[in-house]
Amino acid sequence: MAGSRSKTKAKKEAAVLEDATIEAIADYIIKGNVKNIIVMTGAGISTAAGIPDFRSKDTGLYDNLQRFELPYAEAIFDIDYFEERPEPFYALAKELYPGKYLPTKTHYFIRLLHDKKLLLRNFTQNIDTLERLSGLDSDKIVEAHGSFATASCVECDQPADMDNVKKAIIAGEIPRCEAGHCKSLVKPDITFFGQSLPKRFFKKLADFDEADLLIVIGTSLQVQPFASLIDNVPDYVPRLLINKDKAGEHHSPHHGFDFKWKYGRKRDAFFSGDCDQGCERLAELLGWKVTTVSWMRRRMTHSFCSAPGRT
Ligand code: CNA
Repeated sequence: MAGSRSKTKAKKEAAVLEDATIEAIADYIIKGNVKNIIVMTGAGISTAAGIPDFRSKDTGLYDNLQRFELPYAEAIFDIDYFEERPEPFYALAKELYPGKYLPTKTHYFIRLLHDKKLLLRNFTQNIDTLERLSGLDSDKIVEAHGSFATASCVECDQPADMDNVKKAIIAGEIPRCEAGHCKSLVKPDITFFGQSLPKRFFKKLADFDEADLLIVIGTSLQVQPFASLIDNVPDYVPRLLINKDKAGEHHSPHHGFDFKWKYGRKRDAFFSGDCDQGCERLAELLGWKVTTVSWMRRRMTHSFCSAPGRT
């Protein structure tokens, strides 16, 4: 997926961690090995904000969609199903609409990495725009599955007026295209199953060649192509997963995490538990403090609609 790796990088020695723990990753950072961290995130980093994820048992959206009488849970984010029956998606969109949720400690930890000049990019699957609200520079964010920040017509692709879209969704109505006689459905620019990912996602894939540490937080790594990006960093780059459950484990020597170091590369580490606690632990080991106060100062300048560079 990403471009070819340079010869200098291919020759680099494999990273050797002391053990497969968050402490060993902190040690690796403290030794000065790290300047370009990629953070890959998923719905688990926003559950503490009150937004349910997809797959957590009992609390996840997929376990709570019975009221929409869907043929299968994923249908609510399926473009073909949406065009036939958009009501369930809009009902859910009303509940999840940005504006009432605040970033979590994990979001602020990612911003802290940026403030420390260590963050190369945050690739997020989340559509809730909380990365922007944390005050993270828009250039540092890749919203791999789009977001609620913009919307467009499913038929003529015309961008929609966001005030009108928001008003309609909050009022429980279905927003319609206002361009000419179109009147087709307007959908927030969230990538549904069956749609291609935003151009910016593909443009920024080359980042993975430059990364010297990968931190993956709050995702079951079940959605492709996002999930397989963990294998796009060079072989010598250490990788840390912070999650309630193990995810993305190996199915061959070059694919997936290998927390038991079965294939000899001493580079994968796992923190099992809550992601806010994991991020606080890593910050503490690095001698930092995750503070959420600075958001208050930045909120005047960062509205959730300040779009990341859509180059
Ligand atoms: P998922 O498949 O629901 O997985 C979430 C993972 O996070 C699971 O492994 C959980 O065990 C774990 N988890 C949940 N809460 C915590 C926590 N507090 N601490 C640590 N781990 C936790 O969600 P993915 O992100 O992997 O799936 C990708 C989908 C989810 C994308 O297409 C998103 O658009 C979609 N999604 C996004 C949001 C959001 O924007 N907040 C909400 C729901 C779904």
